[in-house]
Amino acid sequence: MEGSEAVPRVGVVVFVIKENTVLLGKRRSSIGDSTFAAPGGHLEFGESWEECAARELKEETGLDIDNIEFLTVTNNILLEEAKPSHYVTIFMRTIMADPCQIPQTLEPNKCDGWDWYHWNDLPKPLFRPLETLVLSGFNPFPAPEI
Ligand code: 8DG
Ligand code: MG
Ligand code: MG
Repeated sequence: MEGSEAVPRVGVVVFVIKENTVLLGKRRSSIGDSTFAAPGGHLEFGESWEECAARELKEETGLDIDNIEFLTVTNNILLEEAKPSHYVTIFMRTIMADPCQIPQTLEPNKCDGWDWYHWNDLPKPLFRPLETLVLSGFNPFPAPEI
């Protein structure tokens, strides 16, 4: 449930990694409409970041995950959006419990559909917080073992 006061909110976003691709979908929202973003949502009272990421992913895609880890956090002041917003965004990484599982579009009013994208061939336009992260040089893939 989203409140209406102008306060910073906590968003938890999850990069689902499948081989060398990541899951993104085109948003339907008053924040970042028609831009590509990862699954995620608002941290609920009493929830860990891991619980939130797993819950949002399940609600939005039906996917079950195997392990989940914290990647990074960014501060996103989104005053140009239809709904001016400020998010502290927690980025997590996970893999699917069953690599053959197909993501479903379970909230079609919020996302046009999910697909897998290579990090060096991401769809455009990206949701601003994601674009900022990419432009900073960040990448969510595990470092190769030496
Ligand atoms: P909920 O009611 O299910 O909790 O919320 P939601 O409708 O799923 O929220 P959301 O907009 O998908 O995610 C919450 C916020 O997280 C979003 O408004 C801004 C922030 N956020 C980012 N980057 C990303 C991203 O890549 N994906 C998603 N889903 N949210 C992001 O800063
Ligand atoms: Mg959600
Ligand atoms: Mg969402």
